[in-house]
Amino acid sequence: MEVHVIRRENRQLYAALLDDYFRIRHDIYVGERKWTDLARPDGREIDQFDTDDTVYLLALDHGAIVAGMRMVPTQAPTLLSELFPQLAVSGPIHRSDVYELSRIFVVPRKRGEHGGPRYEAVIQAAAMEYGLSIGLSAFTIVLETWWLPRLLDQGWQARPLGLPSDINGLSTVAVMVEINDQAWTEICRRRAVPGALLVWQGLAAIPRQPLTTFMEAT
Ligand code: COA
Ligand code: U4Y
Repeated sequence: MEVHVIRRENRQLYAALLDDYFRIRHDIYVGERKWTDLARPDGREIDQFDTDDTVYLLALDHGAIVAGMRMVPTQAPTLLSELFPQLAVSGPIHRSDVYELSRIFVVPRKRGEHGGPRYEAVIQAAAMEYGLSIGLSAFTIVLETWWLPRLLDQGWQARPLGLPSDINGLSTVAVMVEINDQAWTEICRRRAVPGALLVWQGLAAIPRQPLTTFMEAT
């Protein structure tokens, strides 16, 4: 099981895969979730937060995308700062050690139980691994409120930044999730994720922190 890190420095290695990725996003968010504001005639769901600063995590199975997540540095514009500032009572977060997570998905054929760790957990464990690896302190997330018990159940401390609010007909809330060894080891332990998963192809020059001994041994 591999989760590839794609960022500005290695994006050219993933040009074809990223094109698939944006098509899959269109299928899922516009087609399935009916987020029709995001529809585009070219069939790629790309918004104002897909920039050179954005980091993508893509889980691949035999070279095909099965799950994804997007991470945006909060020093740049984010969903929280630009679209939904009312969700953070103390104002938006702009910190070099905090990234905003969004656009988590698992392709329909790989959802639910399938005899290995769920890809939904795999991609979230990979985000935590990425945060630890580059020395981040926290993630902010704007999410539909139904996620809250799921985050707690996977061992993540999610602190609300404000009250839930109705956005496009669904209760939505902003949270901050701490990035620490425990959050990573807990999601791995509780969701049978086998440990470090990230592939840093073309990113050898990026300084990285060592991960915990426990997880490195797995
Ligand atoms: N509203 C409320 N609950 C939802 C939900 C939604 N839109 N989507 C999933 N859930 C909850 C339900 O409890 C569901 O169980 P159920 O099928 O018994 O109702 C449970 O999550 C499991 O969802 P499932 O789709 O079987 O798969 P998963 O755990 O492998 O993956 C997602 C979960 C959310 C990653 C996957 O459903 C997905 O990619 N959805 C489309 C993209 C999306 O909506 N992402 C979140 C917003 S960015
Ligand atoms: C955009 C306009 O699900 N509207 C936009 C844009 C709130 C609403 O945002 C709208 C998105 C999960 C969209 C929807 O009605 C995180 C998660 N985040 C959502 C996202 O966009 O990924 C935002 C909240 S939904 O129509 N909307 N974009 N312009 N550009 C999450 C992430 C990590 C986890 C767990 C869950 O660990």
